[in-house]
Amino acid sequence: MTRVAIIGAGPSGLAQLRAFQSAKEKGADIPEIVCFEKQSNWGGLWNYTWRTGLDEYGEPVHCSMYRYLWSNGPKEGLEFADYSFEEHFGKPIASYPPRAVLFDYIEGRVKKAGVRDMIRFNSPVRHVTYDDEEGVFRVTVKDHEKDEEYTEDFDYVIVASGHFSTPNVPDFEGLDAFNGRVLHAHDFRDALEFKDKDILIIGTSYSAEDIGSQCWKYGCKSVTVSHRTAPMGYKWPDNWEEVPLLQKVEKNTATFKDGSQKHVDAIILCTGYLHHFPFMAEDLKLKTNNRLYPVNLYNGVVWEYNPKLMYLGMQDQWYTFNMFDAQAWYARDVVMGRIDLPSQEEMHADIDHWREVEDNLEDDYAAIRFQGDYTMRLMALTDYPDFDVSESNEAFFQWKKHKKENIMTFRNHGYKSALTGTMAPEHHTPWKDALDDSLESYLQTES
Ligand code: FAD
Ligand code: NA7
Repeated sequence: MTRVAIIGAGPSGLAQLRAFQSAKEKGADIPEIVCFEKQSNWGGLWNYTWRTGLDEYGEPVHCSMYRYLWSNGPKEGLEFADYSFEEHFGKPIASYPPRAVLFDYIEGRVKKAGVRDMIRFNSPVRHVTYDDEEGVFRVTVKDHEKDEEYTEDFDYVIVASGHFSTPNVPDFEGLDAFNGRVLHAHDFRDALEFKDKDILIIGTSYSAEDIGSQCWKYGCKSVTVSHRTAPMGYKWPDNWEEVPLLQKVEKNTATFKDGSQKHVDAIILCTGYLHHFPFMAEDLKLKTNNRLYPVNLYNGVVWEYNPKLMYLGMQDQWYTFNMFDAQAWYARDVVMGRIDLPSQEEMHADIDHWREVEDNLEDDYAAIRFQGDYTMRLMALTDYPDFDVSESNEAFFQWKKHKKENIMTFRNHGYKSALTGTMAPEHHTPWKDALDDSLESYLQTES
């Protein structure tokens, strides 16, 4: 029997399990599936932990999420096409759910599908090689519960291990003698740690914007954001400023490229993450920066040099859960022989084509359309339920507009579901005042 290894049980790996289970539900014979998950539970980054550094087994902590995290984009952009928010929660909910609410939603679908017994938890994959002669992958895994390592053969390997967990950590002059805390976004957990502090953030993307906003919401004294390329340019609150790149730190004084200086108590490096696959043999390892069309992946999924190897969710992400689904359904159909792949040369040329299109995208709106179209193309190849991607694009466009209007109130808006057509209700409390972001509080209909 064909054997398929899935590495990781985050949203991408779970999408893969659900894809196979849905084929089985419709009467297909599916291969034997084994999903290896290094943590003790599913959910990937959404499986929150207070831990930083190493976990209870000495493994690098996967979680990069923080305590008061709310969705940074509208939920209408990520809704599973086979499992709406309304189906899960039994009523319409607001558009920017906190982490716990999204975890509940992710979990709801896979609980319903009954796929948990396909997952081996506490099982980090240590090594994957390909045996050319036998035409199989050798997958070596550590079983932390038994404290044993073992190797099994698989016909296909699907890597769904995420790429926002290994921090990219630049150095700056004087950090070694800085009189305060220096941390990467990966290790940020509780914004209250920075209450009444002057914080310096390096970077201008999602982590910078959101960690700064969190610290502002929970009472830091000031936020200074230092950019390498360009400032974010939102209308920030009075105690927030954007400055050029940090040049050096002396005691608690930060000096920036334009010579300006600022007293800072803590420095948070929001400098992004590395695609990091230490467990993959060199010839199978994806080596890419964070972009919409990574190198070597046909249709963003199939490893062009060995199409029995696939990667899910490796793109920079506007679309998330529904894009992972489209990829997982596609990967399933490649494995099950329902989709034929072209020659390696053709795959390569196709990848080059889309990378060139990406390189010429004008702005974020074009990038959103690009990823929406990509998701749509994949969906059209399988029986993943159709949804109106242009409605989801529209939710993203509105989101961008609302951020531009007011970066501290964009989460108070609601958007229309592409699945149900329902307009999301406003949340009962504006984001900046909602200090209790538990699932119970968020789902209340009254404040
Ligand atoms: P992950 O969620 O990273 O899951 C990968 C899984 O693989 C993990 O469970 C991990 O333990 C496991 N794994 C890793 N290595 C191994 C190994 N060697 N062996 C076995 N298992 C392994 N997206 C949104 O849609 N909305 C948001 O608001 C949002 N906020 C975000 C905030 C932060 C701070 C970050 C970092 C990301 C955010 N994202 C958000 C994007 C996020 O990437 C996706 O939502 C999603 O979690 C990606 O799913 P994934 O399964 O591809 O990867
Ligand atoms: P991103 O989106 O990859 O952004 C990384 C940021 O870090 C970006 O602004 C970079 O600036 C900046 N960067 C990277 N290296 C440096 C150095 N050496 N010096 C200064 N600035 C640097 O990562 P995020 O963590 O924000 O977001 C990742 C995911 O987490 C995202 O999908 C969200 O959903 C949550 P640049 O513009 O390249 O100059």
